Amino acid sequence: MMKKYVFGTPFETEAVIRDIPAESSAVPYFALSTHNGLEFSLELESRDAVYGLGESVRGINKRGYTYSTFCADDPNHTEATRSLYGAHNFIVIEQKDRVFGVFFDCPSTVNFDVAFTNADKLIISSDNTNMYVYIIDGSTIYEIIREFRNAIGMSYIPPMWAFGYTQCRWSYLSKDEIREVVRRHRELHIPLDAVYLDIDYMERYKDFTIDEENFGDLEGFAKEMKEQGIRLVPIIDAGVKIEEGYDVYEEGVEKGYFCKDAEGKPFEACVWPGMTHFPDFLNPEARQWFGAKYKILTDMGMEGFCNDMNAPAIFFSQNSVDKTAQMVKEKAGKEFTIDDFRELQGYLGSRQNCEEDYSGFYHDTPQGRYCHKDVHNLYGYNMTRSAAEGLKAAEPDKRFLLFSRASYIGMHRYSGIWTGDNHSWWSHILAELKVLPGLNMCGFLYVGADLGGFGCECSRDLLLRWLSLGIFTPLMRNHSALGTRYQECYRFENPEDFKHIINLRYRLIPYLYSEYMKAALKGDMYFKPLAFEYPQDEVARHTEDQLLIGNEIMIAPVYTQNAMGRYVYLPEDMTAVRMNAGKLTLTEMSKGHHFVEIAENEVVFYIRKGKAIPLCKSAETTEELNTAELELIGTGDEYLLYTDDGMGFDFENPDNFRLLKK
Ligand code: MIG
Repeated sequence: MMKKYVFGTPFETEAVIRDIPAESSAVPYFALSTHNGLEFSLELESRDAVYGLGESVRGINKRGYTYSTFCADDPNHTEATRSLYGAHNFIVIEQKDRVFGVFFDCPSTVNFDVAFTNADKLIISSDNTNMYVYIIDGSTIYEIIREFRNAIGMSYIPPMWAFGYTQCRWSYLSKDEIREVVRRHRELHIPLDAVYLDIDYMERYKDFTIDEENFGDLEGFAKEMKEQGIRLVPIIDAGVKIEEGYDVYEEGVEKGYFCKDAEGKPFEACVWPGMTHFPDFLNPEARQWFGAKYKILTDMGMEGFCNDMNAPAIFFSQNSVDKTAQMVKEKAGKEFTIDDFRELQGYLGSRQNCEEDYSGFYHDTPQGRYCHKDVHNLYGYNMTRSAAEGLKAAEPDKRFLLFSRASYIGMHRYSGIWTGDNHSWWSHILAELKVLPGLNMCGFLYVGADLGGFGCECSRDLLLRWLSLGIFTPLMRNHSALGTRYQECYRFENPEDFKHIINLRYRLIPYLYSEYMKAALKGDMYFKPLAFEYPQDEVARHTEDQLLIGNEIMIAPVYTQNAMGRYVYLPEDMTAVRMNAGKLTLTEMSKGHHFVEIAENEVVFYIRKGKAIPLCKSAETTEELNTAELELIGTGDEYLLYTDDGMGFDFENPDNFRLLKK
């Protein structure tokens, strides 16, 4: 049962698409205070757990910290970070005698103090007094999640090729550089399905333009790549460069499609292209206009897109520049003190993505004019909706790969997300593992992190270990930042070690795709915490460094350096599958604690008792996979396989399911 409670006059975010009548009674379970905005509080007992919050740091159980949901442009993902790129206000609270879900549908900041300020109190608060609160009751965590997911609509389904291994870099600077990346993968037989074009493919970072010098005849290049089984996926940034003669800029100004400042002029701020305007994605006409532009690139053969900087990110505004100039002028000719230095440094340091700028522009929505800060969390969502709708209009029968950095619940219907600018740190392998189930709870199924880490320098062992997790994430992308060590697999010694791990991914695709589709069609989880599957097992409930993948597999990846292997907890008897140099060996293991040795170039995963999974032979692209010839492994003797054409929309066809028997 999902019930809806109304506070003030909420903005219709369209996160929930099922029609739910509003209750007239008070929100159950929570004590409400309206002293300072809205505050909902609940006493927690020591065994109670709080799950959810989608893209956020720390544990699967969110207990013990305080989070804020404000779509951020922040590359520092540490334990102290309160907001990442997504604003996902859904939690499930597991208490002694009940379990229930809550969704705070509010487009500005909501704070979740999860037994942090008070060790036994959950306090959810917001300055915004206009929101919907949904309470979802059910008898199990899965039932609550399914109910919520059905109310927010079916998750995005990517084309089948988007389950392949993909390579990115900020940036490959020319077609030749990309040719070399592809050539090296093919030469070493490391599978590869796509290469991304980061911002340098554009002419001076102008959306929907091409840098003619290094990426001229992109259409011809896309064909050339396609012949080698490679798709191209460009990035699109939110800000549109202010430049006379640039059609996107000129049309946007003429039609009034950019966000406006208090005086009604298009709001200006600096991002990669220099000074830009932000399309008003909350205005349906502007959304349609921008979305239609993606056709410029699909006509050239692009088959996917990655939407970036859509919090939106703001480096600085004219306002910040003027104020800085003023401060410098005031100091001129006088002795420059340490305090002056700190003041200037502090001021400049606080200007990126600052509240003053977010308060300084407006959206013209069908629900009226809104200050950006009050609807901030909907911006990336609606940029991506714009893209998805544009792509649908351009080629209605084709699935495109689409994923975004900023997000809000509702966007999961249109695309996936990647978890942004992580680092080449061991702790970020574990951080990825822990964030995945929360994303699934909020509808985001097509997800993954930058494998090998985006910032900092990646080492060979880090990449090997990270890929051993990455082979199970729907989005499997190796990506790294400007100025860091190159981390394509072939840059390291013994590239065949990488090949074997990625081959295993391709062998698992029939399983991974089936489990993805089952989760999407029913509103279930693809990444499941042990706590959800074995709620009666206290050890499983507290194991946060292992996950179930779909219904059959458990993973326990290595996430520390120079490790021989790791401790693994088996909540039931399982079959360990060990991949060594491309060969698989199966060992029966019993319920309980084990130390499992896993060399850097090995992968070990587990099949649950009485279950079986299908494997195909590996191939260098998803298109070459022979999914007709499958082998079943595990102690079970059947598996329910899902297949479709991998690019159309005939998901609900019952013929897509086939029971495989040993
Ligand atoms: O300010 O386009 O998260 O994946 O490579 C950095 C350059 C902008 C951030 C994205 C990252 C991308 C990078 N972008």
